[in-house]
Amino acid sequence: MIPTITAFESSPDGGKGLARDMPVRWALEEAGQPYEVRLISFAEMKEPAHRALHPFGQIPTYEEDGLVLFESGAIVFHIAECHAGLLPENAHARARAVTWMFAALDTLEPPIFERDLARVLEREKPWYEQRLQVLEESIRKRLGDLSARLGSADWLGGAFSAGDLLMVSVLRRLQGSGLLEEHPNLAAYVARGEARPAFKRAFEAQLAVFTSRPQAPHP
Ligand code: GTB
Repeated sequence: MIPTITAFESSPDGGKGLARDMPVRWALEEAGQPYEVRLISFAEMKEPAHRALHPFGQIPTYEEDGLVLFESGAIVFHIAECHAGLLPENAHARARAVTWMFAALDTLEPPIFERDLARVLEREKPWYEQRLQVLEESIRKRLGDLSARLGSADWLGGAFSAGDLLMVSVLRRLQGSGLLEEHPNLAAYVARGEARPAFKRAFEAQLAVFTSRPQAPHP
């Protein structure tokens, strides 16, 4: 059965592929798994029909053969478990790749997400500059450590895995901030992820949604 995912009908990111349907689309493309997309509005997300799929009234969701999932990380993990190519066969290597999935979402993403939020919601507040500095310092620490670990390798665990897919997805939110660019190996790592044919297909698919329904870009 072809899975169906949900995505923003009008993405506030201006077609940059920063919403969380993007890693799910990317994983499905890596897996060679065709999928359908149901586009929903902000209002529809909060309606009971969607909340039955997603308790927090958000995107993305994933439906396949009676299975309903939410949380992009869990969805990517499910796809990676069901298809070859996103998680190594070897048990230890597999556990290490899963660890990088958690590291992307639990260690790298929180300060990056907080910075994005502060830039939108706290820009006019008197504490904004100070808060931004604190958040950027925290991001710098994480990026420094990640950069040291990646070194000159192409991917975090040898071969490309779902861990890289999520890590690249998280780091993309920093593109153009100057923070990612402080670490040429991380900027190159993100570029390597974006150069993958599966990434490009996923990106084009989400961009097509935006270009067919243009709206003002998110600040
Ligand atoms: N932990 C969940 C997951 O990983 O699936 C988080 C899901 C989530 O945050 N979904 C967001 C959503 O549905 C869209 S992706 N928001 C609507 C709501 O909560 O009412 C987050 C997002 C939104 C916008 C941008 N952007 O404009 O750049 C980037 C990311």
